[in-house]
Amino acid sequence: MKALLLVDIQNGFCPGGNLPVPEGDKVVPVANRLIDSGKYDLIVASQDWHPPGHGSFASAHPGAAPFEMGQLAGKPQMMWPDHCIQGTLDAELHPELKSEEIDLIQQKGENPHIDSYSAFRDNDRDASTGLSDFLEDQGVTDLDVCGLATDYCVKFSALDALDMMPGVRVRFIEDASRGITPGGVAAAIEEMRTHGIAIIDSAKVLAS
Ligand code: VGL
Ligand code: ZN
Repeated sequence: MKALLLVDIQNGFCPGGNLPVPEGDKVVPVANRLIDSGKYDLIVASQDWHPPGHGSFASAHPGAAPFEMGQLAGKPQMMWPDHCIQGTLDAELHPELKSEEIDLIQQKGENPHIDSYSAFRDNDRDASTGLSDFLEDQGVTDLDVCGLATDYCVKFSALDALDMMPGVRVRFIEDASRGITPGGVAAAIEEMRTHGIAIIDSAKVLAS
C-alpha cells in the first residue's frame, strides 16, 4: 500500500502568502503530476491550521520579531509571522493543487501553546494527530513525503513517519519540495538521509 503525504501546500507558504517559502508554488505542478501518476493507493495532505494569536506567532509575544528565536511554554521557539490562520485564504491549500484527489486532510497546529511542524504530532512529541493510526489502519507500507517547507514541516513529518510507523519505507521527494533557507534545506536533507529516508525525485516515482 503506497501513500503520498503532501505537507502544507498552502497559500500561506507560497509567494504572496504570510510566510512565503521561496518558489513554494513551484511544488504544485510537481505534486499534481504525482497525484495523477496512478502510483499511489492513498493521498493525504497536511494543513497548518492555527488559531488567531497562536503562540508561534511573534505578534503574540511583546517585543518579539519574526524569524528570531523566542520561547513558547519555556522552550525555544522560532517566532513566525502570523500565518495559516484557521478559515482564512492564507490557510487554504493552493488553489491549483488537485485537492479533489486527496483522501484525507490532516490539520495541525491548533493548540496555541505548542507548535506542530509534523503532520503526525506536536513538537513535544506528545499529542498525536491520529495520522499515523490512519495510515497504519489503511495498511500503508510505503510513504513518500514532499511539500513545504523542507527544513521544517516536511522534515519533521518524514522523521516522525519513520519513528511512529516502524517498518514503513519513507522517501522524500526533493523536486516536489521547497524550504525556507538553503542551509536549512541542505541540513534537513542530510538529517533525513542519515535516518534512512531515501531522497528521490518525482521522475523516479513516475518511471516506477
Ligand atoms: C511551517 C513554519 C511554521 C511549515 C509551518 O509548514 O514548514 N513552518 N509553520
Ligand atoms: Zn505554522
